[in-house]
Amino acid sequence: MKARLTKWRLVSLVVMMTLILSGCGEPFLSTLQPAGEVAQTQYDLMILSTLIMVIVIVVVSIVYAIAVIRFRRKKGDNSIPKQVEGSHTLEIVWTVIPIILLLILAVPTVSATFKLADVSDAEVKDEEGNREAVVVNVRANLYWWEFEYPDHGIITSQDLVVPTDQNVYFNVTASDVKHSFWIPAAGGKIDTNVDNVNKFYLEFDSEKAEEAGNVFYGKCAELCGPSHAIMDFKVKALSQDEFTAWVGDMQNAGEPQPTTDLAQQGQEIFNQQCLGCHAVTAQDARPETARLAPNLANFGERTRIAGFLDHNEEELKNWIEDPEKYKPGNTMTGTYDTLSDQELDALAEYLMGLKVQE
Ligand code: HEC
Ligand SMILES: [Cu+2]
Repeated sequence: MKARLTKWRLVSLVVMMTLILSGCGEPFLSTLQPAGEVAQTQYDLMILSTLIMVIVIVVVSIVYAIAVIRFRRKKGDNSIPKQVEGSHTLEIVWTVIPIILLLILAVPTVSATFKLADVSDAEVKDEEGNREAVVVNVRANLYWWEFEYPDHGIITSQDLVVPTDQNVYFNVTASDVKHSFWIPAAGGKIDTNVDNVNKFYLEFDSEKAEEAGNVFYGKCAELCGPSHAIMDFKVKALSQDEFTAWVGDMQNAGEPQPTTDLAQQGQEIFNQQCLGCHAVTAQDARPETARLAPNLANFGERTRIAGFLDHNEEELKNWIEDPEKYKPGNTMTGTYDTLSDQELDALAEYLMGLKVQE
């Protein structure tokens, strides 16, 4: 009796935990809240296959229950019931039904797979020879993301910026090991490889974006090292007009102009110790092998630091002092704990002032 009670306690605990934990996680970090056409297609396929599986389980369970209950041996009755071995009708029924189910599953899956892999529209040009769609080159690095807009000549990092209600085309690569680019609410995921470019597109719905506060969550979905789990990025989904304005601001920002003495001092320290890896202008002509760190041109407008820390001066100073503590194995190497509090203040003031939008 006692053992049974303990067992039930365990079962109810597991059930409770499942319920509680399923409420965890960031809003819009879920494939179950599709926020665009691609995600919706993938969601519909998931629902279809789950439905088919559930129907099969239910039907088989019912048949099984009937067989067990109705055809169990009754007391005093030793006769052998009618044998159905080799019954043509039955054989056909249980061969044809699975074939039909597989067809129902396969046709939409295969056609959606081909449709979602079709990136030929990325090459459509208008009369002046300009590409109509927005293309982003995604480069994954241990443990940060770079987003280059080849047609606009600008680069940003950690926060991807996209226009809503249209297909955005992605060319994804990695510079060190294999990662995977995943924005659960918008669709995916897709491997980012070192020696080939993978291509796909996503669409971001403007209404869903508004509900989500215009920010979606992205992740690395391929175990890549000790800080894989925090290789996060954000996606700012803007209307076409806002997006165009942002691109213009990024293009016109030029060199940073610190406005306070403290920020100016920060700039000096930065130029000596940090500029070798980090660029502070969105137009960075260096080849990608020389771009060793996130571009910080619009760092002051980011939603996170290093992809996951809260965006404030306190966390920024913590990060600069000891990046290794926050993201083990990351490639911001160097000794920064020799920086004085005053120098850290100066750096923080300078970096938080790096903005491109008015
Ligand atoms: C050896 C190259 C290198 C140097 C030098 C370097 N960094 Fe970094 N930094 C990185 C890399 C790589 C990352 C990305 C780390 C990650 O998220 O995995 C990074 C990330 C950051 C971030 C977060 C960026 C973001 O987009 O959220 C800040 C802020 C930063 N560094 C500031 C500094 C400052 C200030 C200095 C100079 C005191 C400095 N870095 C020197 C390589 C460097
Ligand atoms: Cu990764």
